[in-house]
Amino acid sequence: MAMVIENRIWDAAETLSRQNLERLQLDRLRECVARVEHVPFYQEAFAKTGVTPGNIKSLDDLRRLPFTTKADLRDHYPLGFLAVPREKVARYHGSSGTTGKPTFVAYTQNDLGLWADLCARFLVAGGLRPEHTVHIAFGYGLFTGGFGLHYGVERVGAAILPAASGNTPRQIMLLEDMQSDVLVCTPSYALNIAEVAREQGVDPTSLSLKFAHFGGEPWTEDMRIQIERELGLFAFNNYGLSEVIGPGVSGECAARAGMHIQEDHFIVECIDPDTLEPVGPYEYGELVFTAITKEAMPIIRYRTRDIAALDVCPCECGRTTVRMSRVKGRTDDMLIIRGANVFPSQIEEALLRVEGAAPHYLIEIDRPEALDEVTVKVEVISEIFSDRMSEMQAVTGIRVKVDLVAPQSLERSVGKAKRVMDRRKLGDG
Ligand code: DLL
Repeated sequence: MAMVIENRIWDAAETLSRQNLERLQLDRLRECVARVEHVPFYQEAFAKTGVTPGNIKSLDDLRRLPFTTKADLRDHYPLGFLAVPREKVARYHGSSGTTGKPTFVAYTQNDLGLWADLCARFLVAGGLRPEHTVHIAFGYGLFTGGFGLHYGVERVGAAILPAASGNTPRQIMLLEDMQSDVLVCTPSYALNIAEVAREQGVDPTSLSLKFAHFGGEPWTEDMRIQIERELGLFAFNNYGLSEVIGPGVSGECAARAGMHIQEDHFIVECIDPDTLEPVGPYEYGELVFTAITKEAMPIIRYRTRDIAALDVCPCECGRTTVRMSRVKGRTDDMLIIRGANVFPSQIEEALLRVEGAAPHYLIEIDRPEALDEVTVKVEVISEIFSDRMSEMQAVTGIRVKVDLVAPQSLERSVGKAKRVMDRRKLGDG
């Protein structure tokens, strides 16, 4: 089935020439520095290096600005990074995670308008049209997924069914009865929906879904193929994080060859996480974003811990923005197994290439003696699946024990899937 989507561009800013884009970025960077000058963390850092809005002369001067990390946000909990008086704040959200304190982020009314526009851009790039009905199965709450996509869809003028996450049998009933055209959730939840539909005797490909916009967690190309087949739709990837704005930082166009970064609002850098030096285009590194237009909580050089590569080639869709690859993993998710570095996504990739493996897996790591032991629990969907797991070793370079477990035995997610259980940390401190 070929995908036919008329190429529609929401905002002319997506097609600016490099020169005009960079001019705009520089102006906005200066304004941004002026807005955060009285945020204590930045005030202190700027004082040390003598940065003022006036002496930002080129985009290269970005490198004179400090990085901001999650730890910095925690140290200034809850609102130490607020750059406007509290009465100007229109909304708060928080980073994901159910334990401990969240990291709060804040939006002014203008920030909310911008956020809706940025989500509208990638939704339209991925086929959303005003006549569509969109089923949103993201959590509505502190998590940015539900509200971010909600206002984006509204901006495009399509109808929203704010199903929120959970109660999967009910989601299927709603999808069937309301004949939604577009599904919005995490990719792992989409698989969960397909599975529960089949259990209920509903063929997931018979639903009216045409497109899906998935984000919020890493997934692989093999997973995309599987979801598209199971649900009979075209799936698009979109990326974002609450500290930067939420969803809307980047998203795929119909070419599906990387996610266009909304560079008129976010300056992206890709760095080596150890040396902090920039890496070249197409090389994997940690993404760093500066949100140059946000009012309530602009963030300078935020270290995302997400590992991806940047593609600077022009895209066939006409957008001129840099594209980011899929996120290969997070620096804090990278597993070091007997000295070798492995991302859970590499294990997923190897798994999904083996016929008969279900896309439900859990990676368990133990250290019974001195050496790490990795077990991947995989659900099997047919007898074909044997011990043909040599591919796993070829892709990851590590030896893993594969435990075939019964269908339905691993926990399903309704939001971000938990793929790794690292038991080594318990005893090792
Ligand atoms: O997950 C924002 C979001 C919601 C994006 C819905 C897209 C759709 P946080 O809860 O702050 O915000 O988590 C951000 O999730 O640093 C990545 O590690 C991961 N992530 C988000 N989107 C993708 C994606 C939202 N498309 C963290 N691919 C980020 C891979 C993703 N990882």
